[in-house]
Amino acid sequence: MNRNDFLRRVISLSMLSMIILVLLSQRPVQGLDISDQSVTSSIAGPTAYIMYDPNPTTVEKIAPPLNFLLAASPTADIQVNYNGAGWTTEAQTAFEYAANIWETQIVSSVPIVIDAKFENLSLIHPDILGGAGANNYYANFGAAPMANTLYAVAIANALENTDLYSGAEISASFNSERTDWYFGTDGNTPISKIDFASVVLHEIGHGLGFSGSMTIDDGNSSNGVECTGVNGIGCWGYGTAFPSIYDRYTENGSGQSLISDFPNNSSALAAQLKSNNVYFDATNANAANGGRVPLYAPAVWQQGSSYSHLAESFNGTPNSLMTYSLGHGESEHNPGPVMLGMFEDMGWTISANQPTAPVVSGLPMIELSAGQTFNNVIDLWAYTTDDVDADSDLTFQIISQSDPIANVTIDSNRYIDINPTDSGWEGISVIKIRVTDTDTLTTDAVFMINPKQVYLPMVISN
Ligand SMILES: [Ca+2]
Ligand SMILES: [Ca+2]
Ligand SMILES: [Ca+2]
Ligand SMILES: [Zn+2]
Repeated sequence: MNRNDFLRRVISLSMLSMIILVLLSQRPVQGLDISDQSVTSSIAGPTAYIMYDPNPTTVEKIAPPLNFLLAASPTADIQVNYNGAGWTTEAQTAFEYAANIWETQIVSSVPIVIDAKFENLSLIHPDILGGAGANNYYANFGAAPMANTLYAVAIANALENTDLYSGAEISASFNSERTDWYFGTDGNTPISKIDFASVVLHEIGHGLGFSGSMTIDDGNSSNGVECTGVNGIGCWGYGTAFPSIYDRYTENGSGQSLISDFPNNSSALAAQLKSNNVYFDATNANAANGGRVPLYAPAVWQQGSSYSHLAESFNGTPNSLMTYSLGHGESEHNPGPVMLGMFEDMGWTISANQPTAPVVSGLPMIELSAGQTFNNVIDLWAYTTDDVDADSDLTFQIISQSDPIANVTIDSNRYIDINPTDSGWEGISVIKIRVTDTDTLTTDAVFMINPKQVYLPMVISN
């Protein structure tokens, strides 16, 4: 067995006993088939909620991403199982709308399947609008960017270009007891309604991996044991020895890592999680935010809200979708740049950052008379640009010549030479060039060789 298989087995063995605890303690609203849990190296993630905000400081209306509005091609495929009651046509339409937004924001070759249902989340708390989580986390798969780190299955699938988990990637629930849902998709949420599309967009975000593993044990074994069963102990890892990729980037105000600088299963860690002083610190998130990203870490631990949301300071900004609550009349139809930056740091490829093929434009027509040859007649680099590569890193080829007698060649991966094999040739040839970048993206372009035209002056007389 290779190293990865070995590590996977180690995880599965060490976690087997913890899995049921995780299910009981952190997935109160989701009924996962226990047989799913025998999948090697997989665990159920926690549910993160979005809460009703009775008193938003600003009633926000945030427009969808530009590329979605411009009908960009989807770069991912989200498939939804509408389970149980409550899925009216308008509810499904609003869900599809939110899924379609995500399909233009992230890149995955593997379909992302969501099990969605309405259920009585008021049994947990009447202010819970929805909850969702990844159905599995994977570590040490072949394409994992960081070793010994848990990735939400949708990220792992995208990185691995394989569906690692036969079940749905995400489970999402919405509160069946709320009578104030707005199922429109126009963002014109009435002032007494909750915008369902915003809630779905938020919850899909959790399922895609916007969620950390840290929690504080409430000491109540009747609702499951979160850490060691000791009240007030903070822990991470969903019962494994591995943090999630989200946890890898969290720190306190002094820059101390929550996983490295505080013991797992400790009251010291719990204190950090309630400090109002927790940050996500990683390259792309920081670039989007202009500095590290403050997370929601109120003085009283709120299971499903604390740690796995952006700080309240993001309300009133384009990044408010992943704050922990949403108020009447609001519509937030955009993940926002901070969340997308965090996703990129966690292993997602963001659609807008996808490499693009080289662009070739304006290749000239070449006029050639019998007996002529040309050396370096076109500098291909002068007509080519690429998002990433320097001209010298691109590869130029001739892939067809309509009249091969023209004998066009590329010199030094840059210049066009023309040396007709018949010195009397004076014809037409269409030359097709292919440019390949270091991402193996290609663009084809053509130029033409024509006989030299001799224009006789026209005499105008009257
Ligand atoms: Ca799957
Ligand atoms: Ca909010
Ligand atoms: Ca490129
Ligand atoms: Zn949430």
